[in-house]
Amino acid sequence: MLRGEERPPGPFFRPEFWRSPLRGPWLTSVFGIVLLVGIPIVAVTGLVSYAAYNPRLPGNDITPERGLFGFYLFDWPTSPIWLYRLTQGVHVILGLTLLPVLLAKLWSVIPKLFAWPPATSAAQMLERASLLLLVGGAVFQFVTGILNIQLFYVFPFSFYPAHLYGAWVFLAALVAHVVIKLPTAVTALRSRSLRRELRTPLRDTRPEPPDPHGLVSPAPAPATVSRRGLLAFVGGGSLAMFGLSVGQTLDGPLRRTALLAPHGRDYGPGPNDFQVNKTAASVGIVPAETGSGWRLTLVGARRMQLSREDLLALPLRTYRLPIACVEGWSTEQAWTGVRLADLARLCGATGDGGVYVRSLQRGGVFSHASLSAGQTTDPRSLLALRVNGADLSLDHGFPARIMVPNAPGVHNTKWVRELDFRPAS
Ligand SMILES: Nc1nc2c(c(=O)[nH]1)N[C@H]1C(S)=C(S)[C@@H](COP(=O)(O)O)O[C@H]1N2
Ligand SMILES: [Mo]
Repeated sequence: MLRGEERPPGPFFRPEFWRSPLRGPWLTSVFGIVLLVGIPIVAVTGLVSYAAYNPRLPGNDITPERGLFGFYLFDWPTSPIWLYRLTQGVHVILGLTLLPVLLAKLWSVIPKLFAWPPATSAAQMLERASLLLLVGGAVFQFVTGILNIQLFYVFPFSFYPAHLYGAWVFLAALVAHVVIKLPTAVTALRSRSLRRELRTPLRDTRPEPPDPHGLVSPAPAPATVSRRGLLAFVGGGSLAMFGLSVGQTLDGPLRRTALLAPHGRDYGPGPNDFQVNKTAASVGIVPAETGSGWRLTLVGARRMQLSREDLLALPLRTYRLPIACVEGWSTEQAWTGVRLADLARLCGATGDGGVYVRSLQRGGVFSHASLSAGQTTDPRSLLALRVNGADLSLDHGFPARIMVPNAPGVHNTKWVRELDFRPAS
């Protein structure tokens, strides 16, 4: 084991370098307890989102090696129709809201990153290794999540498996961390009264008493901000993150407040004026393929082709259904189209085996999707042709798109070319 005198050169490894008088177990525990309440909600809604993809159906999963990580998967329901809208909205918006708290917590413990010697016992070494996974995992999950909702795919791997496996690494480290630190945190939280801190101005702000964990600076500088000032700064940051992103889940005028939400704000003409995830042009759909030559292929006991006119002549239904994107935004619109169950019957299938949907779009995860039996036979599940009384715009999936109640947006395939009804097994 290295001795203290042999610590690496540079100022960071000297404890006296870290002089903020606000760092200490109480402050760290306040941030910690907020994260301890918030992060499990983000984690559970995230794991729920994985289940919502119905990854056990053919073609839906891009983590076929998930093994035991899929232990909790269940058939994603079609009711209530707003459930995915809620869980995924909470996942993304709460995640964004917690970001300032996470950063504040990391700031509060940063001297420990440079503690020297790194460990004085085997147990401590193990604990510090778990911290590496904890901090690395947290940063990885927040960074990949935020880059993904900004559609900024700069990382050299696929988001979906990375964020899923990253979650399990992070959660395992988090459980270890909570088990190890909870008693310390409880003691620390009891050491000061939050109410008193909120009344303490800058001139009365003093460091926490020296602590065995080394969070309190051994050479604190005079305070330049009070504890309540710091808490207000972090809380204000969280409030701003929340306030500037929650609008993307609301329909109506408040939607414009979502300044942090990605995508443009001008979505399309008239009744089609709502959020577009990917435009037709951006994925290589050209008007020639979607014009009068377009045919929908149905595969069941027999194979048949229908034009858009043929479809419009079938019984049409209208339902208000949300699009709820995995990226957190959502919107409810009135969709008109033919029931998937009716289309199944037309080609001699029941829908009880589910359906495999193929898009005109070539390649990638959006070119196909499997819907479960429950999703296929729900009377509100449509091959939508119109929205809000107008023909679908090209960007919203003209000539026809899937709309399934409570499905993640990604399964509402646009520019559908084929419905392959699997036989019931
Ligand atoms: N063919 C195809 N279908 C698609 C997509 C796509 O990129 N290509 N995006 C999906 C995603 S992720 C969402 S959230 C919804 C968005 O539908 P909208 O663009 O009409 O709002 O369409 C889904 N259907
Ligand atoms: Mo999406």
